[in-house]
This record gives sequence, structure tokens and C-alpha cells, in this order.
Amino acid sequence: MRGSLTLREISGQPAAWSAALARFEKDAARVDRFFEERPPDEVIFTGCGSSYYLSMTAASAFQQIAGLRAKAVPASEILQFPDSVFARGASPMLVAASRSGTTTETLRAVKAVARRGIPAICLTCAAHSPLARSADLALCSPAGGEQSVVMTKSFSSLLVLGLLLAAQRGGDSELRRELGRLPALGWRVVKAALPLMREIGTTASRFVFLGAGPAHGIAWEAMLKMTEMAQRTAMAYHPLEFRHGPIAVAGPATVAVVFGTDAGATLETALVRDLRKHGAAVVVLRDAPGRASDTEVGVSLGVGLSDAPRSVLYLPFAQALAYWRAVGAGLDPDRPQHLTSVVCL
Ligand code: F1P
Repeated sequence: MRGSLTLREISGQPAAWSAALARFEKDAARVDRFFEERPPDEVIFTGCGSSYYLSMTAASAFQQIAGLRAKAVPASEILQFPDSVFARGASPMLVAASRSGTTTETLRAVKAVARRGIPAICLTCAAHSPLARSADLALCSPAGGEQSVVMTKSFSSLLVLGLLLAAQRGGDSELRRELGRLPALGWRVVKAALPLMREIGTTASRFVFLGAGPAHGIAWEAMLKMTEMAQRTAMAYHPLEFRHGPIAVAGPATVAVVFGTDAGATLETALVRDLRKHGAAVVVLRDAPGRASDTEVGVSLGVGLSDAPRSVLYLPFAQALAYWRAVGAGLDPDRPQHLTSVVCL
């Protein structure tokens, strides 16, 4: 069946989160030692494609939780504009994410920072990859690897590792506890997301994904999933940025998906009203129930998780939406055109 691999990987991803959590448990002391030996004053998260987008969410959470300056950049920026990435006189650390551990730019970025004496951790699904060998410390998602081209369970399980890193460095036991709840909650979410997203946007020509803070990387990943699998026009913005120009194209052919945050709840509710006024169909994902009249489809997870760990639970909705739009258009989500699972230059 078309897309059967991707469907299995979307459906089974909570098992990959469990495996990542268990593996990190074993690596936690090594992580502590690594930071103690070379304490950074800034952490740069990097990767390519989906791995860059998960880096965005991980960096946002890391700075908030560990209280250390953090940002995400595509690996190519480290190669082309290193002085725009690393501040003079700073003591940075690199965290490089890659499902395959063989993507050329990411691998070259890790080697380039090694020449500058910058320590590097990698987050990967491939424990014996060139990236895992090149980094000073490899954190693995043992069940995150996929057979299909697009990243789904690898993305979410590598993100779980990134968030665990933030919790570990920040000594945040509450976040650790929240992350530990993800697999059980994930099975429920997957079950709800797959049928729900099947009927959304069947006639839409444009998809807009909106997320703030840790949900911003999720918005970019949702945009990429829609582009890769369904070849539909898709965009990602910070929610309130959408009014500053992009709203000009909002209309009945637009589906907007809001990955809600607690911090953004009030202002995002007003944005949803504006989007609806212009005829866009809106899907709002959040934790607490909103006013039903505000949205076309309101999904309240009701899981009681804070913004960063809850953002992991938004992924099955984004993945399912792209998956069904691809299937509906007669495309095979397992084999997106022009794509390979790794880019080697
Ligand atoms: C990253 C990546 C994917 C993308 C494509 C090519 O690979 O850019 O995000 O979907 O298939 O590779 P990796 O470095 O995480 O292995």
C-alpha cells in the first residue's frame, strides 16, 4: 500500500520515544561530565532539513530551561559564515542532530568546529555513523531510524533527546518527569490525530503553520512535511508575524494550523479570529480547551504538559495532515519525488 511505511512510522513513534528516554537514562552521567569538563557559555544547535527544525525547538527549550544562551543554525551556515555563528571570545558547544549521521554539511560542521577546539555532542539514530564517530559525545535514539524517506519518528525521538539534554543541564526534574509521560500520552495522541487530520484541507491549496517559542520549530517541520509528502504550498511563521504581511493571502483556500503555547494563548486567540474573518480554515492545537466558536477545529490535548514537551505531541497531527494530503493527491508518502533520505555532497 502507498505510504504504508510512513504510516507505520508515524503510528509507532511513541515506542521510539520510550527507547530514547531509556537510552538517555544510561548516558545522563556522561552528559553531566561532558558539560562539567568544558563548560560552555553558549550552545549552538545545528542540523539540516528536519534535523535543523528540531534543533530550533531544542535550542529554544535549552535556553529557557538551562539558562544558557542557545540558538539553532543550519549546518551550512557554520561552514559558510562561522564568524556570524560563533561570537569572538565565546566558549561555545555544538549540538548536531542527524538521523543518518552522514549528511555532508552536518558532518563537515562538526569537523570544522573540532578544528576550532569547540566540543560537539551529536543526536542521532545511527550509533555507528561517521557523525557519531566524529562528535565528542553521541546521544542515540535507538529506535528512531526509518525505512521511509521523510523523517517522522526520527524527528520526534531526536527532539525528545534534545529536550532531555535541556532538562539534564538545567537540573529540571519536573521537565524530566513530563518527558517521561510522553510515550503513554503519545499512543493516545496518535490514535486521535490520524482520523482527525484525514478530512482537513482536502480542497486547500495553501497550508500555513504557526508556532511560537518551542512550537516554532514544530511549525517549520509541519511545513516541510507538507512540502515533502504532499507537494502543497506550505509556510511557517511565528503566529503574530502572520499579520505582518502573509495575512494578505489568507482566504477560503487556506488552512492555518496553530501550534498553541500557554504563553501565546491570549494573543493567538485574537489571531485565530482574524484568520477566520478572512475565510481561512483554522486548526488550533493547545492544552486547555478554547472557545469552540473561535476555531474551525479546536484540539485540546488536556495533558497538562508545559509548552516544550507538549510540542512533541503536536507532531503526529502535523505528520498525519501531510500524510493524508499526499495520499489524497495520489502521491506516495514513502517515496517523495526528488528526495533521498540523506544528502551527500
Ligand atoms: C536530514 C535531511 C532530511 C530530509 C531529506 C534529506 O537528514 O535533510 O530532513 O527530509 O530527506 O535529509 P539527517 O541529517 O537528519 O540524516
